[in-house]
Amino acid sequence: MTRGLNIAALAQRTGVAPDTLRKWEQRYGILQPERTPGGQRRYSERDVARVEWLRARLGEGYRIGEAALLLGKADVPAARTPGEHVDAILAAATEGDVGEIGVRLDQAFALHSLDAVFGDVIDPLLQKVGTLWQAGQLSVVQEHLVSESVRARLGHLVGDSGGGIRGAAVLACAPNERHELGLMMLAIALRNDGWYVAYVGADTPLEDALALADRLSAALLGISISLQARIEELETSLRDAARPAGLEVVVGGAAASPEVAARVGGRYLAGELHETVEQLRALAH
Ligand code: B12
Repeated sequence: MTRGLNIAALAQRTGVAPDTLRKWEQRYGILQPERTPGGQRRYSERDVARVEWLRARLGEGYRIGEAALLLGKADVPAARTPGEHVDAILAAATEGDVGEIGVRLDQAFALHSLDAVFGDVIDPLLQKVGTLWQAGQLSVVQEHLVSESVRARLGHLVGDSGGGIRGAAVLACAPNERHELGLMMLAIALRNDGWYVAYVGADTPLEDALALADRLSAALLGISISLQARIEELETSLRDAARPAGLEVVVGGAAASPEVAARVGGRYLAGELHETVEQLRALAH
C-alpha cells in the first residue's frame, strides 16, 4: 500500500487550502505525489517541506510564481540552511546540471543575507569545489559550471550603480591572476557600505589601475592575489610605478600575506568580509 498524506492531510499539516495546493501542483509542478493503486494522490514529507518553504516565501512578499521558480524542480528537496545549499549545489555540479546550480544559488540569495551567502555558502562551496577538483572528483568543466554560475550572479551585483558617500576604491586582480570571485564579493560589500567602487577585475596591468585611482582621487587600491606564482610579477609591476598621493594599497586573497604586502609597499588585510569592510572604512576620505 502507498503510504503518505492525502490532500486534506497535507492541507492540515501546512495550513494551505486543498484548492490552493491543487493549483500549485498543476500550475507550477511543485509537488510530486505518488499514486495509490486506486489512483489517489499521496504526498510525502518532502512535499510538506516544499509547501512550508513556499508559504514562508509568500510571507516574505514573494509572488507564488516567483517563489515556485526559486524552489526549482519537484524531485529535489528545498535547501534551507547554508550547508544544505552548498551540498545541493555540489550535487548539481556532479550531475553537470547548470540550471539546477543556478536555481540553488538563487534560492540561497533569496533566503539569506548577502553576508551569509558570501561567507557561509559561496566561500565554503568554492573551497570544496577546489578540493574535489584537486582530488580528481570534479572535472574542470564541473568546476567551471559552478564558478561561472557564481560569477554571473555576483556580476549583477557588482554592476549595480550607487555608492560614493565614502571614498573611491579601485579593485583589481594582480597581473595574470584570474581568480576574481573573492574580489567581486569585496566590491559588492564595499559598495553596500557606501564606497564608489571601480571594479576592474581579473588580470590587470597595475600601472593602469594606478592611473585610474589617480583620476578618481581614490583612497584605496585593493589588489587580489590567489596564486603564489604571481607574487613576483606583482612586486615588479608595483615597484617602480608612481603612486598617487593619499592612495592606500591593500592586498588580499589566498596568496596574500604580511610579507607580500611589505614587498609591494602596501597593507595586508584578511578575515571575515565584514571585518575587512570595517577596517577599510578607516581609510575612506
Ligand atoms: C574558481 C577557481 C578558479 C577559476 C576562477 C574563476 C573566476 N572567475 O574567479 C578559474 C577556472 C579561472 C581558475 C583557474 C586556475 N586555478 Co583556480 N581555483 C578556483 C577555486 C575553486 C575557487 C577560488 C575562489 O573563488 N575562492 C573563493 C573566494 C571567495 O576566496 P578568496 O579568493 O580567498 O577571497 C576571499 C578573501 O581572500 C578576500 N579577498 C580576496 N581578494 C581580496 C582583495 C583584498 C584587497 C582584500 C582586502 C580581501 C580579498 O575576500 C574573499 C572573501 O572571504 C580555488 C579553490 C580554493 N580552495 O580556493 C582554485 C585554486 C585557487 N586554483 C588553483 C589553480 C592551480 C588554478 C590554475 C593554475 C589551474 C590551471 N592549471 O589552469 C588556474 C590559474 C588561472 C590564473 N591565471 O589565475 C589552486 C591554487 C593553488 C595555489 N595555492 O597556488 C586552487 C587553490 C585549487 C587547488 N586546490 O589546487 N581557478
